[in-house]
Amino acid sequence: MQTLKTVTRRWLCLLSAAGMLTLVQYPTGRAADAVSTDGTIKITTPWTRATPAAAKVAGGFLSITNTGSAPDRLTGGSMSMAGKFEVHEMSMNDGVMKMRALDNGLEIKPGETIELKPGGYHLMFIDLKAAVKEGDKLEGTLVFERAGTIVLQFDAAAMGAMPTGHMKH
Ligand SMILES: [Cu+2]
Repeated sequence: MQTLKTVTRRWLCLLSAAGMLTLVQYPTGRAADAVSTDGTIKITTPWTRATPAAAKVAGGFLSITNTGSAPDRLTGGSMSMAGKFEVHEMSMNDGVMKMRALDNGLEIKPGETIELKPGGYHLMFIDLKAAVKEGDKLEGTLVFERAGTIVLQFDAAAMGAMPTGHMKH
């Protein structure tokens, strides 16, 4: 009887250990949303991707909703591990996908939601100080013409989910 109890207890320990492992495996959860201080710009699910050790750039992705009554413009921002931050668009040029910086920023009209995602508009983190690792939470900001600066965190997802190696600058 004593032995059986010990065995049962051991199993319970194993089960709770397994439960903890599951928690450790998904530390990031859902990326935190952010809202501008004037309440007009809402940012949903900011994320980035893990990079190879030698990589100098990473992409940033999120959704921007303008709940205000005037157009606004994403003009820049920052990311803790990047020396430089740009807002990029993708375009087809002679059958080759290219990305370029939006010098005048990205306009979001009232009521509009723009999704920045791989293959479309995106943030470009340039001159990375170190590789981005899966599970990292990276401090950053977005700067809007009207709404001002929004502080947020980019959750780093796994490397290579959607490769960007074919893109050219
Ligand atoms: Cu880019």
